[in-house]
Amino acid sequence: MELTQAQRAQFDRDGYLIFPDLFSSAEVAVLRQEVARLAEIHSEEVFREHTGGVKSLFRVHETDGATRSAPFCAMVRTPRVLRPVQQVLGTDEVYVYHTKINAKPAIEGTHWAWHQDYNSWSKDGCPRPDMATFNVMLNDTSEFSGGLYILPGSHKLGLLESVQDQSTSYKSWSIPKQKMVEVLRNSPPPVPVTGRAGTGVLFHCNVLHASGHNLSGEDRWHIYVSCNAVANKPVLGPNPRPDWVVSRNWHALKLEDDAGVTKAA
Ligand SMILES: O=C(O)CCC(=O)C(=O)O
Repeated sequence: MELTQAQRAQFDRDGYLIFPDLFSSAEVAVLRQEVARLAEIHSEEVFREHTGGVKSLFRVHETDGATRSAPFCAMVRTPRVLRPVQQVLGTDEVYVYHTKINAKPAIEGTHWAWHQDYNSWSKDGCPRPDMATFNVMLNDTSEFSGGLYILPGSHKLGLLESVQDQSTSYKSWSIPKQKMVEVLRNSPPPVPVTGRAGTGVLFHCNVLHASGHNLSGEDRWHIYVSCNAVANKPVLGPNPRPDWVVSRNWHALKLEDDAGVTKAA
């Protein structure tokens, strides 16, 4: 899938693009079945809420490891996902920084605070914000079920100061309250990113985003395929985060079969 000039201009302006119905219901069914299987695994790549429900499940795109998955491995290499990432990063030499499935359970799945992904990735040692994430919704997603909010154009603010969020099992960096209040008061309204299962969202690593509690009766499963330019691989410090969150496999991905997900089922 090749982005048009208009889509590239929109990404530069807003910091994100939405692709409704990018994956078919048959493909989504395969991927959902995989999430159900992966959610039973107990390994360091799988984070649970205090209630026991899965919060995040990492590293589903490789051919080895506890959470490997042939359908997700195929999904990240489809031209539908990989080609737009290559285009917005301006290079064909792109690798997966990490994959993460956020499985916000019905009623219990909690919020993600306002942040830029590059808050964490700059601390991992990635020199430049030449990174982007492709999110695919594995359920119909509404504001009520804890869908994402994106602050359009916020990638142009550059990297903001962040603090570590201690409120969840998986530690992440977020924007301090006073700064975020100031940014929100001086920005266009956040956009709720909702859509049917199979919808894709590509966003820049400096775009501010957050999401709320899942108050609905359905689990909200999303996969995030975070990508980096090979030339921007991290300069790792003394205690780098593990491979499942900061991949050491910085070989460029090749575009593969667009029908790979159903073939891998
Ligand atoms: O899954 C969500 O609702 C938000 C996740 C997110 O922003 C992240 O993992 O960086």
